[in-house]
Amino acid sequence: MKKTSPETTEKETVASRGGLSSQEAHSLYATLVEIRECEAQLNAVFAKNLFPGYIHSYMGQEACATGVCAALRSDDWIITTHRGRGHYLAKGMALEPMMCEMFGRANGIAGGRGGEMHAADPSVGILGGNGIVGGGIPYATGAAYSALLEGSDRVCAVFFGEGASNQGSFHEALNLAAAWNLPLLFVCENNLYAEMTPFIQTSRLPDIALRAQGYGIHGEAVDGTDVVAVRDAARAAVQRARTGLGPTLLELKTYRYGGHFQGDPCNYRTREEEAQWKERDCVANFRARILVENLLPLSELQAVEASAASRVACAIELALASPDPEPSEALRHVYAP
Ligand SMILES: Cc1ncc(C[n+]2csc(CCOP(=O)(O)OP(=O)(O)O)c2C)c(N)n1
Repeated sequence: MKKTSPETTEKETVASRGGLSSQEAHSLYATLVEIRECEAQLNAVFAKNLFPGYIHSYMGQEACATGVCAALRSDDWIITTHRGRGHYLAKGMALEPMMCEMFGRANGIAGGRGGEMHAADPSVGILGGNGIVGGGIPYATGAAYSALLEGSDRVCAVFFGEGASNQGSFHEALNLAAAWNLPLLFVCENNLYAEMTPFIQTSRLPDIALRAQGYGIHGEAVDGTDVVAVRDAARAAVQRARTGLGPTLLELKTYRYGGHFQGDPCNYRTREEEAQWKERDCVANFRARILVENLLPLSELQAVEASAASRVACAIELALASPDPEPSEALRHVYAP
């Protein structure tokens, strides 16, 4: 294993950044739009009181999941959080079983046991979500260690918020991953607020990426509203991890459009701040870029949008019509047979 330093990896980061093909633009846009549609339609269902439990909306942050997962292989692993729907879709969880799981239905990807925070699909590398803030980070460190022990070139990416970066688990995992040179991407989606608390009230450093220096690994802050910038930074980090150069801390600067959960009145931030971030909307801006750069015709973008809207609507309809799990099944998978 080669050892890394922030200086040596910086050169590769820049060298490996490329352009955007029409095919890539189509694929990135389709994922962004599918996630956005899910969030919009689920919010509407929640407003009608048809959704069981909470919705922690991912709207606004779509470029983070889309860009990072575009840099991963199908057999790479991810671990996400309570705000994980975008990651599930971007990594390849099928829409219908994902949606049925959100509603806690028997035909959900986890049989309705996981709900919004605990879906998983190892067949496409999704090791799970996590309701414990910072709880997924040590799991991901273990997963990355297992990839190393197996001798595979598989990498793991763990997503978490800036609130989680103040947890002990974050610091312990960064230290161990650095010391053991693990193939791991720490992906911090800094949406500025942990529940109702602004990050600047809980840290003297505004940039989480700077914390990488304390552990001797590469850290980078990226515009989390630019899906191509996110993908390129993630590609460079994946390349480092696969080639034995160890972990990277990526900080994606982003914003959640809704509250911490649906129904949160957001009285801890201003409407002006919300409007400023919405001007940088990751879906609208990428759409505009595709048209300006002539990567795809408008008709193709419209077809992508119509398809996502109807597939998400059908998935929600299916979930609403699907049965709850049988109470007699509640203890299945809890005890060894
Ligand atoms: C260990 C722990 N402490 C507190 C909570 C309650 N809680 C749920 S989400 C959240 C905020 C998390 O903020 P962040 O990590 O920035 O993620 P975001 O919600 O912004 O995506 C808190 C404090 C929890 N679930 N787990």
